[in-house]
Amino acid sequence: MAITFYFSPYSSAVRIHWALEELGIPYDGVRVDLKAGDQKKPDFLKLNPNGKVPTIVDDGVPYFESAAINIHLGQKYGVEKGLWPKAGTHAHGRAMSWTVWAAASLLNAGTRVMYNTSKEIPDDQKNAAQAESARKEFEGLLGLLDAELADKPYLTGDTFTLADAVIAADLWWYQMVIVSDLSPWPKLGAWVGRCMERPAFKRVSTG
Ligand SMILES: N[C@@H](CCC(=O)N[C@@H](CS)C(=O)NCC(=O)O)C(=O)O
Repeated sequence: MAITFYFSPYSSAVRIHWALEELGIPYDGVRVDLKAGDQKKPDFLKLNPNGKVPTIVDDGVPYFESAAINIHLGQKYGVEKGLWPKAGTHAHGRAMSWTVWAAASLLNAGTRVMYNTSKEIPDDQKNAAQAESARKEFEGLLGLLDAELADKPYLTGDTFTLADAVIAADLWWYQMVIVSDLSPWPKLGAWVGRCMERPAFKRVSTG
């Protein structure tokens, strides 16, 4: 049975869109109109009680949270294709660490920077001190990623995996909204460039 992929452009769903394109597996994309509130309608909430994208249905079973969806897709469809390390290997453990780090650490700091600096948020809801401390934390995390990539082309070694896609998708977004210049982190900048050169990402970012 094909996968149904519920998405909205320029959202956390890009992580999953990229993974699906890398894997080359058949899927039906369903665009969810977030402004119209389609994600809070009863039929959608049955699939994802959080009312958010991305959501997928695989073999009739719904999955939510982009990190978990990525891990599921990687384990089920990516091992044979060399896009996800085999469970039980150290590379698998590292891919899991970075995938969860993206959701729990990088996204957390990045979101706080965005909410405390965005023109979309009313000034009286923003806090300059929090913006500064969140940016410091966010940039510290970029430094840590830069150091990790000092001796290898991809996060788990010589080959690209879906763990790279998760974080590079976030960096694509962060470059548009909070950190346009990656030159202080040259290894990170080069890695983002390598990931974005991939045909699968080009199909996602232009589609
Ligand atoms: N932690 C979730 C975040 C999902 C999320 O926040 N999605 C946003 C778009 S980026 C959304 O659907 N927002 C609609 C809403 O909250 O009503 C994940 O990684 O899947």
